[in-house]
Amino acid sequence: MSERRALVTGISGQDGSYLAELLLEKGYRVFGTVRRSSSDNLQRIQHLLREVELLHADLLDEQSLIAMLRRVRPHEVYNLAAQSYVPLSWEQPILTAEFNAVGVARLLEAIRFVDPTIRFYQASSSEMFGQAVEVPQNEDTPFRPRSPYGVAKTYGHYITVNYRESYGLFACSGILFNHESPRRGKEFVSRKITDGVARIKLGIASELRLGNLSARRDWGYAKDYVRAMWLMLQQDRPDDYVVATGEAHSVEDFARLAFAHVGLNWRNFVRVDPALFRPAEVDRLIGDATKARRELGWQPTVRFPELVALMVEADLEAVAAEARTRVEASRRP
Ligand code: NAP
Ligand code: G4F
Repeated sequence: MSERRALVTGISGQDGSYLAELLLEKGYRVFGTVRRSSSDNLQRIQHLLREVELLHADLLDEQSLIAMLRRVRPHEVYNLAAQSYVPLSWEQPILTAEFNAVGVARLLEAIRFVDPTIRFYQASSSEMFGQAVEVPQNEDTPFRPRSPYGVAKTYGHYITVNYRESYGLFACSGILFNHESPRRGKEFVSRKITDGVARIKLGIASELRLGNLSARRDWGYAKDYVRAMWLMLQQDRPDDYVVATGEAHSVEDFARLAFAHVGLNWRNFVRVDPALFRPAEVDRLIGDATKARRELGWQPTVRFPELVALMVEADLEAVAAEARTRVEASRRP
């Protein structure tokens, strides 16, 4: 079979790293875009650096996108690059729109210009449902975004649909609900909790400050979700899909389970910090992935309690290793 080439923007992120592993397993030649940084931000793909080919490109720079597509000539492009942290979108709404909204249009334009047969995946988000008008949310649920992030992602979604309808591009939008893993950034609540639990259990911290404990999310495992991205681009026709577990839990539930996993009571360590509340909250997200199950044959393999447990276990190991490194460094002359 001839060589299959896939290009992943945002390859250094949580999803980019798992997707790169999946594509390599499937025999793809994998390319990824990175932004130049003065310090190392490739930890998540350190183990893949001999197998993936990295290029410098930025969603803000159209020419860099065109040059990258000309050089790689990919069959599939997965657009995962984004400003992905919702609270920052209130502090930097314009930059968030440049990356998450106009950046998508730049990449679609580059594809249309260089090779309109490229298959395109857009990383859309359940955050677009915002203060959702129905429960659970599916592909037909109206969007009511509640953050500059959600608003920008909604543009990214619609421009993807629009390029499919206007130019016949094979462009898919995956409306993914929250998905987590030991590779999740520590600013997101799941990893903040599991990292905090590990630090408290190992005696390195004494409390964990959180914001709104009653918000509910549909949390799945990132490794399962990148499989759905790949499946979307293998279909006969392009479409949009909700990817979710169909179960919602509160932030409090997450904390309770994570502390219980190491034999602690969350109430003794969690402090609610009003400074961590958002200007506008999305109270409850829960997805209906019937279409993905039916048409893609996709289903999640990891359920909520297992997800919490695997993240706590990984952070116990990571925090212990970090402490050992600190001790060794302090002993060096
Ligand atoms: P992540 O860990 O924050 O990774 C984001 C990636 O985007 C990083 O590789 C980052 O590179 C890159 N990036 C940011 N701005 C860029 C720019 N201007 N040009 C090029 N690259 C840029 O996010 P994730 O959790 O893997 O999520 C992947 C995508 O799915 C994002 O688009 C996110 O919004 C979306 N999404 C995520 C979830 C979820 O629950 N995880 C749910 C729905 C949708 P640096 O290392 O240089 O910062
Ligand atoms: O973990 P979070 O920051 O994720 P959020 O805002 O749902 O966004 C994530 O999922 C989206 C999919 O719906 C993605 F598109 C997006 O890129 C990102 O991956 O917050 C989850 C909930 C919120 O309701 C927040 O108010 O947790 C609540 N929360 C409570 N205390 C906290 C904290 N969130 C964070 N980050 N930090 C806290 O201390």
